[in-house]
Amino acid sequence: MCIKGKLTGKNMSGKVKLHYFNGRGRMETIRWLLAGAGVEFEEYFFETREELIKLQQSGVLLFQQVPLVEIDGMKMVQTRAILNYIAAKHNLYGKDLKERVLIDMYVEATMDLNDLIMRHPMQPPEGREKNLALIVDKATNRYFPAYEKVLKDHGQDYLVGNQFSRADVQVLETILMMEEMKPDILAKFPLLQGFKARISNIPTIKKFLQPGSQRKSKIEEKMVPQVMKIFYG
Ligand code: IBG
Repeated sequence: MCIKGKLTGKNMSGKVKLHYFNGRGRMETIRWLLAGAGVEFEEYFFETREELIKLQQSGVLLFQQVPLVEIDGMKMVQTRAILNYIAAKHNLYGKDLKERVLIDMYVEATMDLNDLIMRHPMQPPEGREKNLALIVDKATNRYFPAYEKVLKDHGQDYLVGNQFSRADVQVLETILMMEEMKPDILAKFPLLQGFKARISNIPTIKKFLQPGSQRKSKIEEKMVPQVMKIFYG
């Protein structure tokens, strides 16, 4: 959908509007969190570098970068800032500072892993296999054992504070992306298997996981050059 003409006005009461390309990239976690919070959103996709440049030149992007989210009369950029806002607004960010810092620790770690996953398709073909092995190693030996331990130590259903939070949403998103890379990635993590089943069954998440939702699928190999061209010219 064309962006031109869509960015006027304050959109105080309107729907949340996302501006990005029609793929996961840095926007996907924002989509997940909005969906988990039960918030409806509209998407405006750019398809070419020219459209991105037009958006940059329009002055709405504070740092000339996307994701851009129009929400509550603001034009928000910076993925983490956007996620923090949505999480706080929808009570998905813990009940006190100590819960919040635990949530931050867990989601920052998933975002480190996500960064590797996101960049994987952009690796030169000859380095792909090694890169995949590195990502699987990090998931298996660094990040997933930590979440497994958190669940084991407190014995609760959710990662933090015995209630649903952004940490659950973001860790589930990462688990599912890792399963796309290696289907048996949870084999050694029984508590994470249970966690995955529980969080996937929360009604808002369940809906997002159904076909036809705004969740984006893994980028197809043949689309990689087009996406590279949009962002890197
Ligand atoms: N810290 C910012 C954030 O988190 O929002 C970084 C934003 C960013 O890097 N945006 C890129 C951009 O707008 C698009 S995501 N580039 C245009 C420019 O001129 O800087 C690109 C990306 C993908 C996949 I797709 C993996 C990593 C980055």
